[in-house]
Amino acid sequence: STSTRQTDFYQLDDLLTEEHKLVRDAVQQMINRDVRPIIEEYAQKAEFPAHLIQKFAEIGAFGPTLPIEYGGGGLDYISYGLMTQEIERCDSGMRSTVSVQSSLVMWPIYAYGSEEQRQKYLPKLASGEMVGCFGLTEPNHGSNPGGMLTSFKEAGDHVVLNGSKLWITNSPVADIAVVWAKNEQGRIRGLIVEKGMEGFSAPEIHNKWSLRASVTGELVFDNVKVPKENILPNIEGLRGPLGCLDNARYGIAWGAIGAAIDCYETALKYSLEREQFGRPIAGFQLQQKKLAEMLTEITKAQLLTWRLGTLKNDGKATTAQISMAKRNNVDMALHIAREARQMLGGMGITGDYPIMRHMMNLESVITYEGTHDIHLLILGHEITGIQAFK
Ligand code: TGC
Ligand code: FAD
Repeated sequence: STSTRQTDFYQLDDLLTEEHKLVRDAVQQMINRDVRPIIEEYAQKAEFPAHLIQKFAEIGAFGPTLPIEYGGGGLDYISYGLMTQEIERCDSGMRSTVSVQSSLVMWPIYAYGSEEQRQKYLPKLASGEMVGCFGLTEPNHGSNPGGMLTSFKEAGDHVVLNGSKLWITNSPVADIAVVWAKNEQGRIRGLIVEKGMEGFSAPEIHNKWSLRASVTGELVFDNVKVPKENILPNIEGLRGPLGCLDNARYGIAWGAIGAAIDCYETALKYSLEREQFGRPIAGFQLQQKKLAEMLTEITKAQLLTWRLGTLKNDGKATTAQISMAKRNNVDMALHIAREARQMLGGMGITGDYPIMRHMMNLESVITYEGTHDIHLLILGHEITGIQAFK
């Protein structure tokens, strides 16, 4: 039936507004026209398709939930979720670019920044004229960002920043970096560091087997003079970066469903066409078990994100609720990618089909924005009231 082929088994489309559908269609159209035909080639070459920044800007993918006066789209969180879902349906690395620019760069400048900072950066980030990145993780502080060593000292009208960040999406191509660093009192602050500031560099990380069409790098600060006006004035402490992560993790919970749908649809189509022992492999019970379980898990994930989206629209979604959805949905997608890969037999390991690329991408997605196990511990803390991290 149409609903199993188009992967909307519980008719969630009926819950969407006309605006939601328009947003989703616009993203789908752009992705099918400009990204799907080239993505495999860029992933194989391990090259970031930088020209797509403009295309993402044109469909309003940068800052869709921010107010229109700053170049945002004034849309709700269901629209944002549908966007990340349609983008990750093609490639997690492309969704990364959108997550970082929207949730980790534009959102903190909007939520924690001064009016001058908002006006200086947000419209350019929305139009794709500027690319941003988010520097929280360090070589020795990943899951435990509170232990960060990057720090700055006061020096008149500026501060002097030292330290380094690792695994930073888009850092080599970014014009600005939202960097989290400790002040002399050991309090975490956010700083906007601009490309070209003396002592600042962003070398690329090579040899990734995952997110190969996304560019990842370091941020290195060697006595970088940052004007005091580049410090985000309205936030202090770890809750600054963690607040941004709530938004990005929310988008990933939707995005991962996109990757899962693409794997499921590819495997379903293949299994109906591929014949062994004189009939389509889709007719064998073992293959039907895989398909039935995939559709069940996708449907459960869709319901989770739908409700989470309505809570988010009402300003009621909690960190632990977001952790549950991010953790469940990425794990679900990775599992489906592995099962779908098997259903394609030998063909499943080639770049002629998107499944292996999704699978490798999802190995990063299950690690970044809080690992699978860290999200379990966030839930454990919520349930018991006892912190098991330390
Ligand atoms: P803890 O003591 O629990 O909390 C410290 C302070 O933060 C507050 N807080 C939050 N505030 C806002 N939103 C949240 N989600 C918050 N969670 C906690 C908390 O109330 C407290 O405030 P205060 O004022 O009392 O100081 O902190 P902890 O040091 O025990 O660590 C907790 C832990 C482990 C959960 C957290 O640090 C964590 O989530 N670790 C994972 C790190 C992570 O997710 N890194 C992501 C890096 S960015 C990235 O991966 C981008 S990939 C992008 C892409 O390509 O898509
Ligand atoms: P570690 O923290 O060293 O964890 C290693 C293992 O130990 C994990 O399995 C973890 O779950 C486990 N572990 C850690 N602590 C505990 C505990 N208390 N109890 C039980 N198990 C524990 N970061 C940014 O700031 N900005 C970015 O743009 C960004 N982009 C990224 C892009 C890619 C492709 C990747 C791979 C990462 C990116 N990251 C980014 C970093 C990412 O957020 C971290 O990799 C992640 O938070 C995990 O940190 P780590 O790699 O240092 O692993």
